[in-house]
Amino acid sequence: MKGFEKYQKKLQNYIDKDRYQHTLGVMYTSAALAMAYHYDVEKAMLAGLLHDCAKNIPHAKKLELCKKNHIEVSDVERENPFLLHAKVGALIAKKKYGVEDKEILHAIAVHTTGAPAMGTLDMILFIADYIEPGRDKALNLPAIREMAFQNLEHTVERILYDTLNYLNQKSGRIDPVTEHTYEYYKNRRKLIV
Ligand code: DGI
Ligand code: FE
Ligand code: FE
Repeated sequence: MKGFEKYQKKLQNYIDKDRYQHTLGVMYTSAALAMAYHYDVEKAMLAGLLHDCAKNIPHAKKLELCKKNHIEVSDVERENPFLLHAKVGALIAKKKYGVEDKEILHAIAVHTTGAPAMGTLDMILFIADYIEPGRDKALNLPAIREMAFQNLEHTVERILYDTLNYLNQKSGRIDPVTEHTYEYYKNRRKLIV
């Protein structure tokens, strides 16, 4: 994993210690899921390593970066700029870390809300972020961790269901993308089963 060291050193200058530990958890969990689903393990690790690289950028700066780089900002994102760490993270991964791989950049861009019709790496990262060993707050983690190694789409649906419930309870503003993504995966399961 020699190639990863330079990314790791750089990343540690931009995110705090706890976030870095979370990032390593996501990196190795992404690797495990990639093994289970026959996906490129190194690509999954790099996506995991860099997924939160924009997490510590101040909100005003994220909004400025979006404007400068013609990244569209929805009303919900403007009200909850933390959501933008995903899209801005993809931008930083490309510009500052030199990542060119489209699948990695896309997985980073959609890792917080998910998106309808995600690819394999998108789902791997979305799930790894939720189940990595350092996570302990989410409901139903043992069941979701087990499910993650059985069916990616069902797991994405389950995570979104729990996330939407959680956000409804704490009256957090819900990004329509999160809702659309949940509906998409719920409907797909009904079509397939
Ligand atoms: O960056 P991390 O904390 O590792 O994880 P993340 O990027 O998946 O962000 C997780 C948070 O995002 C979690 O508290 C739920 C929240 N979230 C997900 N979808 C939405 C949302 N928050 C709002 N306000 N609206 C959403 O649609
Ligand atoms: Fe994140
Ligand atoms: Fe994360």
